[in-house]
Order: sequence, then C-alpha cells, then structure tokens
Amino acid sequence: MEFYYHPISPPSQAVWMVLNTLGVNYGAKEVQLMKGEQRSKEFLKINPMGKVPALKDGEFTLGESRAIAMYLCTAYEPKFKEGKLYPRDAQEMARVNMLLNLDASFYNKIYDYASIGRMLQRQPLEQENLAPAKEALSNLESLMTEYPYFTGDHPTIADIFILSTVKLLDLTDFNGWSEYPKLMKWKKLMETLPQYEKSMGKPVRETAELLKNL
Ligand SMILES: N[C@@H](CCC(=O)N[C@@H](CS)C(=O)NCC(=O)O)C(=O)O
Repeated sequence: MEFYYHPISPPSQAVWMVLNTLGVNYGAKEVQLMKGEQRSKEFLKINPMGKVPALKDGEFTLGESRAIAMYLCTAYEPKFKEGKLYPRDAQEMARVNMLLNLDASFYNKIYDYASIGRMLQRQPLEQENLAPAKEALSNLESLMTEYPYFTGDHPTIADIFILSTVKLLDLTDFNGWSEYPKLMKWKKLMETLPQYEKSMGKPVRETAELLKNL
C-alpha cells in the first residue's frame, strides 16, 4: 500500500496518524507540491483531484482524507477490537461520520484564517477570518460531552481529524484557547497519544519553524 502525502498538509497528517495507529504496512511517498507533482499525469491517475493525501492499495486508488481514513479502518481494523478508531455500531459510526462531515467545514473556516498558503507567501493573516474560525472552535466546544473524546472514552478518526484541523492554529499566534476549556483539555490529551508525535506533532512543529524562518 502506498500513501501519498506532504508533511505540511493537515489532512495528510491525519491520515498518517490513522495509518500509524492501525499499524498497517505502507510505503510513504512524499508528493512535491511546490514543484507541482500533484498535477503530473502519474499522480492524477491516483487522485484525479490533484491533491494529497491519496492512497494506492493494490489496484485500488482513493483521494479525500476522510474517505481514506474510513476505508483504512473498514479494511484493516480488526472487527472485534475494542475501542475502534471507526466504530461499526450504526449509531456510534453515525456520530463519527457527523463529526467528520462537520470537521470538513470547520477545517475550511479555520484554514481561511490560519492559511498556510498565505503564510508561505509571507502575507498577513486576514483578521476578518478570525471570527468564523472562533465560531468553529465554539461549535467544537459545544459538541464535547462529559467524555474525554468526542464520541466517548476512546479516540476515533473524528478526534484525529479535528486535531489536525485545530492544530492549524498552532502555526499562528492564536492565544484564545482558554475560551474553549473542554477543547483545550481534549487537545492536550490527544497530544499524548502514542502516534501523535511522529504523525502530527513533529510535522506541525517543523511547519511552524519553516514559516518562522521564511
Ligand atoms: N478535501 C481534501 C483536501 C486536500 C487538500 O486540499 N490537499 C492540499 C494540501 S493540504 C493539496 O494537495 N494541495 C495541492 C494543490 O491544491 O495543488 C482532503 O481532505 O483530502
């Protein structure tokens, strides 16, 4: 199985963390986004959208990070494992799906503010996009229950994707976390997971370093 990614890309980091948590064997292929490799004929056969992450599993190819995560868990997570990343119970799965769908719109709102593209071009962040980003954080805060993770007492792929979304703010000087106490506590907990550092912690720190030294 080949995983096509770029370390700076939050959806790539989320899929990376899913792959590493599942413990499946894969080859990681970094796609040179700055050189436009994502638009090459070869890569477009793997993901016609020309985006990372993407996956090739035998002859099967797939784009879209959340779909990739759902596929990986459906194909490779043992059926009877406790505390699954992607639960098979219809209602638990539905809640994970709901959060993944919501996360796709929260990601866009937070990215509009914490835009890696703008930061790479040394353009200032657009302050009018801060309010919608904070609204996404408030929505996430309101989706947290008495459980430590979004859907219960163990993390799922929804937690992993939401983490990659909110970590965009670690690339900025955002310091409003205290307004979202449940989310802040959850974020700290997620950052202690065994596969976090390799798949997300280190790449985000290196991205922040790169942006600081432009
Ligand atoms: N909805 C897609 C978004 C993927 C995406 O936007 N990938 C960016 C990197 S974060 C990319 O490949 N950009 C290259 C380009 O657009 O040329 C997903 O979740 O997989």
